[in-house]
Amino acid sequence: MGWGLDFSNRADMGDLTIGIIGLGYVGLPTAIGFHDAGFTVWGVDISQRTIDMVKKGENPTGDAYIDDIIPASNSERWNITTSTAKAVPHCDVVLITVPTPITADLKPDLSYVSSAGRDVFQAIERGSNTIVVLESTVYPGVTRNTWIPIINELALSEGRDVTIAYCPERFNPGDAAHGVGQVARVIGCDDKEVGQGLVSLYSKLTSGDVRYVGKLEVAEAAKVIENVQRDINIALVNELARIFPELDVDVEDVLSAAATKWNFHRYTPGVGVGGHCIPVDPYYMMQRAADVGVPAELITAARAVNRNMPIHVAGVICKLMSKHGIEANDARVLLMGWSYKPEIGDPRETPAAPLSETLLSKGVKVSAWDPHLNPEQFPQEIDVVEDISSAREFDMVILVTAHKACLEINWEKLVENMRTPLLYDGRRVLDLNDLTENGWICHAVGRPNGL
Ligand code: SAJ
Repeated sequence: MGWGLDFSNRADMGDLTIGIIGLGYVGLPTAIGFHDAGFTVWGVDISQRTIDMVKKGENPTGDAYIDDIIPASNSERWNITTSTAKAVPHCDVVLITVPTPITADLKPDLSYVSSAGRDVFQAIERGSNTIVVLESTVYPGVTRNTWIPIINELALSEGRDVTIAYCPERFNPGDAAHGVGQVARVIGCDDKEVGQGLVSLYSKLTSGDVRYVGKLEVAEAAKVIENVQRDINIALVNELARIFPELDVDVEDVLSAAATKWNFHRYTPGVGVGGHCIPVDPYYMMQRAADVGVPAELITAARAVNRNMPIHVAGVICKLMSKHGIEANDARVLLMGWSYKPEIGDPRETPAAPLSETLLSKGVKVSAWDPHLNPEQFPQEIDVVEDISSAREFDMVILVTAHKACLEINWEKLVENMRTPLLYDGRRVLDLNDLTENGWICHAVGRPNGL
């Protein structure tokens, strides 16, 4: 049963039932968005803890933006379950928003895409032509090459029992201006009519432009290069942040000067690139390029620069402390912030981890404070500071995450309680002149440190 125009009409009337597999940072706000747009929603997550929390209206993700917008569980249009088999038969469209991480040897891990797809395809009613959309970031070819073999194995027929499509999530965690309700979207689908129908559907979710871009691989490639481009742009400024101090020039002065040119795109150097996207997705592109025998030299080099930044910064910090008479194995440092970026509680792939591992390996004692995280979200070897006003007897404060709460601490009081008043701005967000006047000895990434 082809959908034809019926799909767009039903999308326009909100007369479709949407399933979302995976109620994490992406899936939960997406499910809420479609519910708020008037659709009946079935939200599925394998984690009983997540389901219990969502049913109680509690936010299982670290993104505060979701805190108060979870629908009440008695809403008829809001169905939450751990069972894909229970949800799918009710759904016209199923969106899969599962993680696409990397393995320990930095290879794409498609196990979630595969297992979530299989669970959905096994639960599909024959003849229903359920539309199954992958939203996770992948390399070109994953949706087709991972799902079609399962569809064939289950003897499902495309266009009669199921149609697959790809629509990458793009929202920016911790940034309300670029939430699921605002960002532009692209749709890839071999069936143009279904592709156009999905344009109607997603146009109900977001006020941003929604565009059908042709086959699956075009949309897959678009999303992965969006993140690859960001990783490369950040790698450039991180490399410059290593070069310019050796020339006795502050990288921020240079970036400010260059940014007066209309087409200079400014990025900010820092202790490293974190999160489950930017430091991960380039490995997907590198794998795919290798598969077709075209080595991704630039992508690979940029990834190495960013991956090495926390280790480089740890080395600079130890040299700075030694310059001030503090040997590594006698030093105590306080990391200000642990999350991978400001205003969210998300420690995934945070550069704070390799930074502290390197410092610990040199004998430095590492403590950390992050008001967006719970103590159990820190590695065990980190001494978690829960009350920043009690922090004392440190030799260096290292700003790792530019949370508002970190910028607004009582720096005058903290400097009085330091054993050595050293400060390292790892995000180039602090007013170092002002802090120097308050007694701090200030250093920063990309700033000549007189080493
Ligand atoms: N960072 C820098 N310097 C910069 C910008 C960022 O060091 O100039 C660091 C941040 O501190 C952080 C990391 O990069 O550690 C990534 O943060 P981010 O804000 O750049 O990105 P994410 O991972 O939170 O979200 C990205 C976004 N992608 C792009 O902007 C191309 C978002 O739109 C995507 O939806 C998301 O990845 C995703 O899910 O793919």
